[in-house]
Amino acid sequence: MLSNKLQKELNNQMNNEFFAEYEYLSMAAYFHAGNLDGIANYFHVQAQEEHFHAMKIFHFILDKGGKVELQQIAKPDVDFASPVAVFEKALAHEQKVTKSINDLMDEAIKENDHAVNSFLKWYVDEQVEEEASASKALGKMQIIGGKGEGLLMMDQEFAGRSFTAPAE
Ligand code: OFO
Repeated sequence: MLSNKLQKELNNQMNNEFFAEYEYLSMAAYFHAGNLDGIANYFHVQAQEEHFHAMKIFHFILDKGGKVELQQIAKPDVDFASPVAVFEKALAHEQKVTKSINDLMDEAIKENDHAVNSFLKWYVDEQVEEEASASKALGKMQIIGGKGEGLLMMDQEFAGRSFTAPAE
């Protein structure tokens, strides 16, 4: 059984992940509109990952006999100042998610809920990768100043990214 608090926080985290999916779709739309379909693809893959993260929590809550409570998904940003600003926002977003996963983990430890603790370890590790890849992408975007031939090269590089569901 999940405590009421953990059930609520897991449902909130699931909502954070669905919101992240929305945010990344919005970023994908921005790059499509700028004819940079390869960079848009990078964000589509990111959105697919977030959907996977949300659904993993969805099934975990059910497996624990808890109640899945879907909530309203907030409207993501739809206007961005520049390609660099998008990648800055993506990194800031991942840092925020890391904090919310850590808070959730703190609660699982406090309640001695070993199952939730074990489940969340996957997210702790995943956030290390998420932040590293967001940081690297931002770094590249900053090097090229978000424009010119460098942007087209990034577009080509990111066109090759694809989603593979991680092992459960
Ligand atoms: Fe779900 O990792 Fe990004 O937000």
